[in-house]
Amino acid sequence: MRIEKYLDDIIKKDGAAHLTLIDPDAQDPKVASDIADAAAKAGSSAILIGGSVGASGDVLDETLRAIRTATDLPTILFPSGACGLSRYADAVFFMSLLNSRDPNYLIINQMLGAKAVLEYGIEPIPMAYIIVEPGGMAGWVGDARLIPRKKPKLAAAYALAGTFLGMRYVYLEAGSGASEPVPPEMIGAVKSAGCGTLVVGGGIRDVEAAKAAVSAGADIIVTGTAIEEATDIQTTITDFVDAIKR
Ligand code: 1GP
Repeated sequence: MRIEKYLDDIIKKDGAAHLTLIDPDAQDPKVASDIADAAAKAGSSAILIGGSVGASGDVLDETLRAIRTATDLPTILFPSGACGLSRYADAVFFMSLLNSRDPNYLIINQMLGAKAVLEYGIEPIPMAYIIVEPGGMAGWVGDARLIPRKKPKLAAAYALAGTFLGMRYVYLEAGSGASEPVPPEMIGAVKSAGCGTLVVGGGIRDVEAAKAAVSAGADIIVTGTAIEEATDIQTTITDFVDAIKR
């Protein structure tokens, strides 16, 4: 519970937390460690590591090892399957993609990876993962029956079901690089349905979108593309971190 408690303490203190998403397949490990260093200096709460395709094996391990040399910020795996696990991370979002049509993303990969999580000593954070239109690569790879943007009740019902199944975190995902983030009305519906810690990501490109998500009920904001595309990474992350503080 060390990382989960660390995040929950930040949320209690600051109102919300920011996670910097690094896709290990998007740059070499040295560049990833520079991004992690900037994230730490900017006040981001943790590094989230994952990607839908190619975020596994040596590149994942080497990226995590490089990040560890650059910063003490916790590293949390955000795997697309059992292949996205690494012994060099601190924790893993142990997710079930609740609106997938494919049992591989509901429970099979989790079954295949569970023993490694135990053996590596990484902390599993139980999470309901829900993908909303447009869904991007994660939606396609995970064969998600995408939640229509105008149907917040569907997202809320999935989140409540996940919560009843014991998932303490819910992640509402619009897909990396999405043209529009998750609608605030949907975030509000999920939060007021009574879920635990609510993570929101996908298409959050500016501080206004981050602020809107937190005002609607998000506890944690994830940004990846906005950081990858930034010319000044530290300033960009600082702006997100400052914008979501209470
Ligand atoms: C993707 O929610 C994350 O899984 C982050 O999305 O790359 O659009 O910030 P972005």
